[in-house]
Amino acid sequence: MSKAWVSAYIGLGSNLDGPIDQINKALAELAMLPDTECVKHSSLYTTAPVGPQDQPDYINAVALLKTALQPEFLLDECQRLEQNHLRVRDGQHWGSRTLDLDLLLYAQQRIETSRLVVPHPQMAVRAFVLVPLAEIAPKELTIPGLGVLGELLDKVGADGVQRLS
Ligand code: ROI
Repeated sequence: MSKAWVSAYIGLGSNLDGPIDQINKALAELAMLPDTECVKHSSLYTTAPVGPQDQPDYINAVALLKTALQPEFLLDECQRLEQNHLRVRDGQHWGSRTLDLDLLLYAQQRIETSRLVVPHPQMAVRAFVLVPLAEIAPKELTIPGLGVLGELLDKVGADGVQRLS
C-alpha cells in the first residue's frame, strides 16, 4: 500500500547556546527524518520573549514538512531532536531553552491526546509563530478550530518580531 503523505508545520524556537546555529541545525535534522521531506522553511526571526522577560531574545522559524509519519511518531522524532540539542526538561515551563519544536499543524486534523494537542493551542496568539508561518503558508490557510492565518496575524500584529537579515 502506498503511504499517505500529509503536510505538517513545525515551529522552531531557541534562546540558548547559539540560537541561530541551534535552529539551522534543527532545520537540517528535520529534513533528515525518516519518511519526511522539508518542503520549505521560513527565514529566521529574532523575537522578544513571551512570558518571563528576564531571558534572552529568541530565534524562531517555521518549517513545512511533507511526512508519512503519524502525528505521535512525528512528535517522538521532534522530542528526540530536542534531547539531542541538550534541552533540559526541568519542569520550568516558561524558561529558556536550547531547542523547542512544536507540532503546529498536521494536515487539517484536530488531535487531542494526553501527549499532543494539534493545532498547537497557543499558536493563534503568538506573533513569533504567525509571522514566520505567514511567510511560507497562504494567508487563507485555515487553522482548524482557531481561525484563518491572515486574520489571526492581523489581530496579533508583528510587534517584537524581526526578520534576521
Ligand atoms: N517567546 C518567544 N519569543 N519565542 C519562543 O519560541 C518562546 N517559546 C516559549 C515561551 C517561553 C512561551 N516564550 C517564547 O516556550
